[in-house]
Amino acid sequence: MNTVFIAVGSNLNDPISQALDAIESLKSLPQSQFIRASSLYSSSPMGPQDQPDYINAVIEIETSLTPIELLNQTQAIELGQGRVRKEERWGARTLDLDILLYAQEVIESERLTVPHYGMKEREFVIYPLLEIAPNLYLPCGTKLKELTKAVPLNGLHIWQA
Ligand code: A4P
Ligand code: MG
Repeated sequence: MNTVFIAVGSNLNDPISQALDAIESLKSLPQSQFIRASSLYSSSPMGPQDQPDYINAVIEIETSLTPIELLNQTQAIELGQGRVRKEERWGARTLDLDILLYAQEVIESERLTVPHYGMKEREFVIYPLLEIAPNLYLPCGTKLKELTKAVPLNGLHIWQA
């Protein structure tokens, strides 16, 4: 089994429900065991500013799915929740599932870059990940906690009803 962290993001069509539904779907992935989910966080949009705030979270699973099998599963969940892929980079979306880390593997293929290319700079990834994996090291040898020094919260906060 491989330890995997997946980022959940949504800013359209009731993002709280989108995130909770996605987490429920991730709990029933085949060949996998759900370990834990972070709190839900509210974050300011990265990219175009004329879009709603995001709800973000990070979940941890153990899986024997290969990275591509896992990507197929997460993309099916995205599509099942009405995700329409648009041309605009970093635009609004009902659900985005990014594979952050797959064990300590480094993957550079046409469909998959792991660790996820943006994770080191994104407060809405680093802080939720730190909540559930406070002692994590990245494959490059960097301690996750060290990254917070260069990444301000930028308004990120735990979402409360
Ligand atoms: N792909 C490659 N590596 C991965 C990976 N590690 N995990 C490929 C998942 N997919 C990966 O993804 C495009 C292609 O990336 C996939 O077909 C897959 O083969 P996508 O989800 O269709 O595209 P995207 O998510 O719109 O593009 P991109 O550039 O990945 O967007 P980002 O970087 O995920 O940014 N602001 C806040 N506050 N919170 C957010 O969550 N998210 C975005 C999206 C923008 N602003 C945000 C947030
Ligand atoms: Mg994505």
